Amino acid sequence: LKLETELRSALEKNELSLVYQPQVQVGTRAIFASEALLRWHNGNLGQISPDQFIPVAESTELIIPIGNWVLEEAIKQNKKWLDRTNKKNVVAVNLSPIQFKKSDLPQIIETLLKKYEMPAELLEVEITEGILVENMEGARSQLEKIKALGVKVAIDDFGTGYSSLKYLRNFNFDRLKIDREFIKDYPANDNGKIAKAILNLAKQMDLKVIAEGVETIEQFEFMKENGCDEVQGYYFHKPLSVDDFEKLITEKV
Ligand code: G
Ligand code: G
Ligand code: MN
Ligand code: NA
Repeated sequence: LKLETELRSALEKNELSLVYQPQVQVGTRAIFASEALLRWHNGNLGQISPDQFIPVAESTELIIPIGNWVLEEAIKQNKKWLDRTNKKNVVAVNLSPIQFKKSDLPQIIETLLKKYEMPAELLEVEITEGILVENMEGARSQLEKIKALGVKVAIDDFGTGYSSLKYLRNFNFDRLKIDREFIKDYPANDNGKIAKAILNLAKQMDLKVIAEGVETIEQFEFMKENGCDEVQGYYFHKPLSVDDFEKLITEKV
């Protein structure tokens, strides 16, 4: 209850911020994108992780104003970086299922892209499999409206949810994100068998794949050997502040 009360005023008190985790191409190791990740620092409660407060935001509809704030902040920031560095990096934003279902979402995204003059192809939205299960036709039409703007769509946490393979056939995703779950223990346990299977499946379907949570050189080499296109993880970079991300993309020529 305390969390909910504090979360209600987090936006007006300016307590929310975004950090950006670089995404790297496997072949060249070049940064081509970042994922925007939400952070909340509250005067009374201190730093609270999104795993704690996103569920509260979702159960109270606060996720709508918060989600809109994240979209606006990420779009505004990415346009600033584009102007300041002349480098075309994609910014990826996580969408809550509740946010995704709102009929005005495509309009909101379109308005923000126009407001900041941000090229649509430099925005990606990440959705989870759960979105597709409940109402497949509704989800498909919403996805098509978002894609019609030129915005990219990634499927996040792949393999942890419902993972019906028919979603890969029925939806036109730009990128599949293999969940950290299938990478984190490599080379222990299953020796990456599930990650390998996902990579093969994606290759058959002509889908780009990004591996999340790559922490070691062994994990990176494994992904490289198995045809993974891109990686995101502590082996390369942790989530960074606005300034640190800008420094990084400026120094890498
Ligand atoms: O770094 P990490 O602790 O940021 O994120 C934890 C979880 O919170 C992840 O599942 C991530 O997808 C989610 N998350 C982070 N930022 C956002 C956001 O802006 N919106 C939504 N809906 N989820 C987010
Ligand atoms: O669920 P989603 O993929 O949106 O969230 C990404 C989460 O994974 C964030 O909490 C982010 O901080 C975390 N993350 C990214 N890279 C790594 C990594 O290499 N190791 C660990 N432990 N977490 C990571
Ligand atoms: Mn994500
Ligand atoms: Na994930």
